[in-house]
Amino acid sequence: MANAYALGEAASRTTGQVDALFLFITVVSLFFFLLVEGLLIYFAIRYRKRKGAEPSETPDIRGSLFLETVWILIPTIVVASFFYYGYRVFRDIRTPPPGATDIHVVGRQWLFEFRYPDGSSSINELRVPAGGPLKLILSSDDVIHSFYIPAYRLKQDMVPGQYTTLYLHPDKAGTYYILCAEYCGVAHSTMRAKLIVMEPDAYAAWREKKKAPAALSLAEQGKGLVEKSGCLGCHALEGKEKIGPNLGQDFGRKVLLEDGTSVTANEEYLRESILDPKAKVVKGYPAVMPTFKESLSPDDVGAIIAYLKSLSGDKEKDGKEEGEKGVGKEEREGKEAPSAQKGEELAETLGCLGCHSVDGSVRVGPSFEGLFGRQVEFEDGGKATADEAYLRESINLPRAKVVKGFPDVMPEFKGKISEEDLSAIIAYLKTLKQ
Ligand code: HEC
Ligand code: HEC
Ligand SMILES: [Cu+2]
Repeated sequence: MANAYALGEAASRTTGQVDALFLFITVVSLFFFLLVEGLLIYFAIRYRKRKGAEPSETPDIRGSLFLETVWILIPTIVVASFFYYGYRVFRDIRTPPPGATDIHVVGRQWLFEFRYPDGSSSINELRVPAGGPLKLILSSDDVIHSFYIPAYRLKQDMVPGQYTTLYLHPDKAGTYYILCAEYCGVAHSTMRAKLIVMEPDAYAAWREKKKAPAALSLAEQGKGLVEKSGCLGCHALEGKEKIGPNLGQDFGRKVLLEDGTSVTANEEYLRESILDPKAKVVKGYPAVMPTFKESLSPDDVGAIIAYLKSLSGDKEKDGKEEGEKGVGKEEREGKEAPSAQKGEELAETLGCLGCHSVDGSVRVGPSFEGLFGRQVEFEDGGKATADEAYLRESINLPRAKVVKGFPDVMPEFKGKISEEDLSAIIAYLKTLKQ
């Protein structure tokens, strides 16, 4: 979280690039500010009207070609250099680095969810090894959010119904804030995540200790969806074409469209082709593809795109093999008893404490203080005692029973947190007596 100037630390190469650019603009602007203001003050004193001086006529000066040329040329060069330098940095930050690992990031009121190539996911915590570049594919489930990493000097909007991308170079191990920088509702200020960059060794060790990764990698999930959704009725993967173009073609190629324009086959184009196929019709094909808006969730579309990219062959599936090797080890550890301390950490990292206080005060949701064993009233008039089963349901499927007087805004955690994590959180909630 350090300020780069204060600590001389560069969390990422983008930090140094953006800081140097701002420093350049600031220093040049400051130089001209002091020059102009200094001369202004000097002339005001030097040529002031003196007491007792004879009134004299102002000299009649009719312009100077030399001076005019100078004061047009110098500012033009200065401003053009700002533009050129800014453009160079912008281009460098936006150019896809080769071999980047894809991570899907979904913004939701009020948390960030990360989905990794191996099929696992996490909430409010992006944990990555130092070194290799990352490609973040950003989207939103509800309103516009903005993905902001101050220590990297990077910010990008997350827009519903569209993919945007951001490239990260996690050069230096450390923990950095990820903030939402777009006002997105009552709990906007609590929409925060952590970017944890670990040394590659520590990261590999952490992965080994982690719970078993999802049974299927993201691309494998996508393969299942493509088979199940009837895409293969109209699309072959390669070889002889069916009604639509083959799906196994190179990612990133140029696609010619019916209207004569062309487009690069990137993630956003694939997303649109699946959800709104009529928006861009491939040249030489009939516009008969149905939309899959209703039948595929945003997560499904992300998985299908991961699969289509894997078909195009050039993606290394690195993270995955490492993840699978770890599975055997975890079995041996067995189940630990749910620990309240672990539950407290989870409540912090998962963003529960953004909406729930532990001191009786009301934030977005009811306070956790004294919750266990309390009588709870629901919007629909029903009542229940807050026992373990109730807490479990409230966290997994909050929509099932909405507490009276509160908005129905709590996200579902079903499938997002493991059974052990859930037990740990409940153990923690039980310790919060009044
Ligand atoms: C009824 C037949 C049909 C079905 C079912 C169908 N498609 Fe298509 N698809 C087409 C046709 C025809 C085109 C080319 C015309 C166009 O762009 O709309 C196309 C275009 C595409 C493109 C753009 C291809 C390119 O080369 O630019 C993608 C990606 C795609 N489909 C993916 C899918 C996926 C994924 C599914 C299943 C979820 C699917 N399609 C189901 C007929 C179909
Ligand atoms: C976006 C804000 C938000 C987040 C994040 C959130 N909650 Fe909630 N939670 C609420 C609201 C609002 C309610 C009351 C309405 C309802 O029952 O759905 C609630 C209700 C609950 C209840 C029932 C409380 C009662 O008094 O009966 C429990 C238990 C709970 N949340 C636990 C959690 C846990 C654990 C987490 C983190 C894993 C979490 N919540 C994350 C907003 C949130
Ligand atoms: Cu937000």
